[in-house]
Amino acid sequence: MKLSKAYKRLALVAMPIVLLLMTGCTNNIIVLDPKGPIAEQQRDLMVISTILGSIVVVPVLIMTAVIIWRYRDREGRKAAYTPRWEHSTKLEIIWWGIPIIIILALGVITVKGTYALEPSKPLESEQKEITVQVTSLNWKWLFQYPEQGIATINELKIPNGVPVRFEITADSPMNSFWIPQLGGQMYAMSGMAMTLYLQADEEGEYWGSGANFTGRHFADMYFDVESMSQEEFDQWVDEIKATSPALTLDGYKKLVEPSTSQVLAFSSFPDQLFEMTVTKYATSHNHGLSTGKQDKPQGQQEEEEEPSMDHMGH
Ligand SMILES: [Cu+2]
Repeated sequence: MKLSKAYKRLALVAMPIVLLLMTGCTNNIIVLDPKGPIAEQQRDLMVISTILGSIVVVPVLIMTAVIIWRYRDREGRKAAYTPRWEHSTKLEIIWWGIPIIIILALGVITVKGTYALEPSKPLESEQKEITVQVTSLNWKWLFQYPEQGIATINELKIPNGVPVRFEITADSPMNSFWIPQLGGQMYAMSGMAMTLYLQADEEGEYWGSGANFTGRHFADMYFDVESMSQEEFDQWVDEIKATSPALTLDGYKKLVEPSTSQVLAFSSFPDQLFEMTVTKYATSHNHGLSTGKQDKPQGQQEEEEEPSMDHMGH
């Protein structure tokens, strides 16, 4: 009778944990399903750290339950009762020694991983890298391909097996560019360009997102990433060049205005647009890209250089 009550309580505590494991771990956790060299190494780091941590955590959790159960006060208790026991060199060595070894191992792995996975470090490859300039806008992503001369909104296509050099900035509140199956996130910030190297080793579609809250339609800032063969990629570029409109400076200003957007493609974009987006926040004079919204109140504006377009592209 007493026992069944205890089991019920145990079940009550264990049930949410079991449910959580069932729903959480059996569905696809995409960070544990990497499709490129960076994401693979990061997955390994997560797995190794979890295993090393588990060496302490799992025995402690099991022993906590066992000790509470075994040493509880009850009639006919057989477990040893030693209220004056206070020291054991053997146990001290175990519960200090093991964590020290684990922390040292984690330290070495962390330092090595930090240098090996430095986001701006070019990937070793026989393929020539391609560059994609990424701009976070409210609430859409602009991707510019400077070598191909095209641009897209909310759609990223990359050649498979080729290192991609992402240059990332924001013309919006700070966001975070994240393609979980290719690697960790990188912040998109106004006034600076962050570099992130990623590569896909498997053709297919991946999920990309803005991983940092930027306001009302932040949740709409996801995009499809497609890794395709070089031929398909070249075809896609040619098609955009032949069929899509050009992105003008006025068109860009429209994109900067807060709104959501479907997938768009542009056959060209204003020269140095990305550089101008970065420098308009970093320098006192801006290059005609101001939307006026982020500027100071009217009264304080007369000393500022008038936004003009005549020196764009320098
Ligand atoms: Cu200037």
